[in-house]
Amino acid sequence: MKTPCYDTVILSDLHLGSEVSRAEAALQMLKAVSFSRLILLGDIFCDLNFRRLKKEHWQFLGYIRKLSNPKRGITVVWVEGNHDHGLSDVMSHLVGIDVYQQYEWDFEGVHHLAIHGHQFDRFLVSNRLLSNIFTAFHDQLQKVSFGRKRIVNFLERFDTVWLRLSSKVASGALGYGKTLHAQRVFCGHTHEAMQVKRDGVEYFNSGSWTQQRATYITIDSTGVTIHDYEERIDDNYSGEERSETDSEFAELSHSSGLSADLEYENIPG
Ligand SMILES: [Mn+2]
Repeated sequence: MKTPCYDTVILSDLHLGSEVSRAEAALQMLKAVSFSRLILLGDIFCDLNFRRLKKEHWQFLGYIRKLSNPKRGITVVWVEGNHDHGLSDVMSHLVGIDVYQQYEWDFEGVHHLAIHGHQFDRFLVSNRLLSNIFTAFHDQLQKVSFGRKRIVNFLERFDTVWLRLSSKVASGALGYGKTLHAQRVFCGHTHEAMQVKRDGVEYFNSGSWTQQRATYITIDSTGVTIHDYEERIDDNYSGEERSETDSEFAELSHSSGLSADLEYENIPG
């Protein structure tokens, strides 16, 4: 059963190409909800090395391309993050959707702004090299620790408190939103879902899909909701849908000139 139709669904920080990307879960979530607008709020890729993409990662991209088919009447928006910076040309070619630095829209008389959020991360802006080293170290540690609860918990704290500075991003985004007369501002980047209100402007963070807690945002006439993704045992995942997604995947990886098999070849770089 699909949910009632939301105006907008927002997800961010899926980090396709990373070992910890929960692409399969994100795909299941998208299939279970209905919406007239989808905002991919940055860092959907962990970098632009498509050889790291696994089959589930291509399937997610294939489904995005399918959703963006004009016949479906769904607006699909890709907002660039710091990890998928410079992606515009590739994405419009590969998936057929437009890439934005920031995206504004109106719903029921309320002005909305979606921006990835790294723009308000002063540490990242002024220490790009150090930040890259931290991130690489962090990804490596996350990879070896997958499933080991204590390290995972430590990493999640490190991620949000030390590395991404949730409250600074929130504060920067709220200030920026105000200059654009937005009443609601949405960011990703920090990997920590949250909401806060200041001077009549609401801020929401969509969290991430790389940790135990995976979150997404929905907007409809009842307001804005942050959801925790819960894996469903009986998920109505029909065989027909599965093979459809598989052929989408084959087509997409073919049209990109890449193959999923490449991930098994040890090509440096
Ligand atoms: Mn980011």
